[in-house]
Amino acid sequence: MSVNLFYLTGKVALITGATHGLGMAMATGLGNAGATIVVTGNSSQQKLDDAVASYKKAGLKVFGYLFDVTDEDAVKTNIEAIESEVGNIDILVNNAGIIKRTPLAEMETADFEQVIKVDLVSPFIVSKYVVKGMIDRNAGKIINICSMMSELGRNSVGAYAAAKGGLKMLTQNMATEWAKFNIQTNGIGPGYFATSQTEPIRVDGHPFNDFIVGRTPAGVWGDPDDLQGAAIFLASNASNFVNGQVVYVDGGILATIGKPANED
Ligand code: GCO
Repeated sequence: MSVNLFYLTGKVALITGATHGLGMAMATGLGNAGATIVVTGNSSQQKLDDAVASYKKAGLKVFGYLFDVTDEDAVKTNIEAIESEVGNIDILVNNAGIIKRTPLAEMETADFEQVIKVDLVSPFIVSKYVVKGMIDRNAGKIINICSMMSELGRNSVGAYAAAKGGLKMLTQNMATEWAKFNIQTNGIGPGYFATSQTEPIRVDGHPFNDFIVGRTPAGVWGDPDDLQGAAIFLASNASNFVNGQVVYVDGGILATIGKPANED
């Protein structure tokens, strides 16, 4: 087994939505493994510039592109620009996503559709334009950021669960269609992590905070850096015969039905 199995030296990795949170943690891991990282933001040039500066301060080779991953024309234009200005995209991490926490019976249809558009349609759009080059080169790695909600439901996140459940199946279908071109398509399913996205349900004393800590066999919220290993594995030669799988990084939540409150 080659010792550089997990090295990404010479590779270009595009990570969508990597100006903060889990995306930034995974992009940092890929950069530390040797990849040139390309990160996207969709709204604020300042936020993107600040993120790029942070990556550079960490000694990483990074490029930033500002575009809306749900806008197919913008995706097409920017993928062409990245492949012209940075290089062929070897690794794609479809990470950009949103969540709207509203009970289904009260949810506006437009809000439901927006979550589906960002969390499920955009990985399809971005992958469609990136995979063309991967097929031509007969090589590529696609990593879709799924969720525990790819497997389980929860009150108030029905749109997000529908999108992430769909993303798991889209991952399996991408694997089915593209594996013959030596493209490995897999997913990462984060459990509950300490990020800005979960901040509203994580504050000390919030019932959900106590619930998750009790429901997670590891007994803690995940640290975004805990995702770096799975990202490097699925982006590297170490996963060349892995396809259509979702690697759950969840502290064991999905492995258990949980335990009574009075049980250690
Ligand atoms: C929620 C959380 C989850 C996590 C993550 C779990 O409201 O339940 O935000 O959706 O963020 O996606 O995998």
